Amino acid sequence: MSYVSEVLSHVVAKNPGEAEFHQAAKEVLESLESVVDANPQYRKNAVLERLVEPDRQIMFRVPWIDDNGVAHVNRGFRVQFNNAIGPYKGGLRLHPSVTLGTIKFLGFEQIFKNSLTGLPIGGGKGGSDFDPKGKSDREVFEFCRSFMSELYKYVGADVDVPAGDIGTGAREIGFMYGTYKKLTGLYEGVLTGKGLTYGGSLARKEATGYGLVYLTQEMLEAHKDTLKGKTVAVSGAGNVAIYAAEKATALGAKVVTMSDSTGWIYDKDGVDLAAVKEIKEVKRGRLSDYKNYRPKSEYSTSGHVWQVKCDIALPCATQNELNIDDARALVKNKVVAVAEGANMPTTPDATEFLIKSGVLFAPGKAANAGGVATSALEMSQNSQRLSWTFEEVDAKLHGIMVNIYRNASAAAEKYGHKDNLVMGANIAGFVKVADAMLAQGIQ
Ligand code: NDP
Ligand code: 2IT
Repeated sequence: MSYVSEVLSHVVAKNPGEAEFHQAAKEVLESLESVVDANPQYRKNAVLERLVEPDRQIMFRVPWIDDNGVAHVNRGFRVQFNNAIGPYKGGLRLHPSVTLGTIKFLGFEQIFKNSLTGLPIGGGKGGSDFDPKGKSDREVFEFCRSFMSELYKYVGADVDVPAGDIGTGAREIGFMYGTYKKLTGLYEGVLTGKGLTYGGSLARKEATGYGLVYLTQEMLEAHKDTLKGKTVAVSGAGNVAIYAAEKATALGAKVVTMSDSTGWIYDKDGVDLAAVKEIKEVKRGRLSDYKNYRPKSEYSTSGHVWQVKCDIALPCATQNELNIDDARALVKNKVVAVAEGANMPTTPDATEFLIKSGVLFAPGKAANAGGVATSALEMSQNSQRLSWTFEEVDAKLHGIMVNIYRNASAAAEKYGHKDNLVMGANIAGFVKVADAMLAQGIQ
């Protein structure tokens, strides 16, 4: 049995019921065969066994009281996966579907993504099965305060720095920051994605979506193509989707779809982003409302955005949202590129099919790394007690995304997988972390 297969069978046996974590571990480890074969010291020093076992997993009770005086209990998580190259860093997901397996898949992915950014950040992730949807501001505050009243013991500006993810935006980060400050007395960069008046970075809100489009543009240019004039299908209507659509539009593409968890819109004239922002960011409403802004658009609750003819597909909602049938529909419609704004949105068989069909494919680890990279820039600004301009941060973000594309492409080519960015991103992300682990001894 190969080293990789041996470690993967341990992952499955030791972590029952964590299907998403198994999926993420398999995808990464299987692409490392050639690297671990070429470097026997990784096996000798149990690098893969140590990588798949988090440094620690924290699980806790989160009790809170709703507006009717009724008490509820949710489960809180923080998985501190690996800090070989920097403090643990990664978002907090608030969604009813969250389990330990979800957080472990996200934390594991985060190790390699953060390494790819070239910045000194380790991998971690957290969250809760709390559903912020439909809750009042006071209820969300109660939850966030209760969540942080336990989490504060384990995080810190040089220890572990959480941020946003699905269901966690500026409002939730603000409530958690206030609680951390109150409990510790420390005014420090313990969270990123903060509001601009209390240590947040300009361009962090836009960073994941903008970064996704910068990397897509670089990938297209490397293949003598361009975003200009392309038709783009976006899924999701949250932080990543909105700013991906904004940048794609600014660079001359036409975004024709967006979706939320109840349905999706098709606007053949190009999505009106001011309307989407008002519906999703201001009203916290549903996309079904979009028809009131653009009567000629279409709204559907069946099927998916991937049925629409497009040149570029940007899945920006959630994991496993683009399956083999969707991939077949995209290829039939002659899609040129698929770039993942979400984490693990494409199922393994769909990814394989897209790559075999000659579609340019940018995996989330590379393509959505702009968010966490800009979080690291927020950490730098907090340490310096300075704030940089939007243009400065955006220019750094652009440079980071171009470098990620080039490093992942070079790693793919070096190990015999030319143009396979899935392989390249995993290998480039892994080597830096693995070498830091070797240098620091068996810990
Ligand atoms: P948001 O909560 O802002 O938006 C998520 C969007 O996806 C919403 O439109 C939501 O619909 C939809 N969605 C979420 N879950 C589901 C589901 N189970 N089925 C269908 N639709 C769903 O989250 P983000 O935009 O921040 O995150 C989107 C993805 O990007 C996630 O995979 C996240 O891990 C990843 N990511 C986020 C980064 C960030 O900086 N925020 C950085 C890198 C990756 P509805 O409005 O109905 O809830
Ligand atoms: O998946 C991700 O990279 C994020 N949710 C952002 C993490 C961060 O620390 O900014």
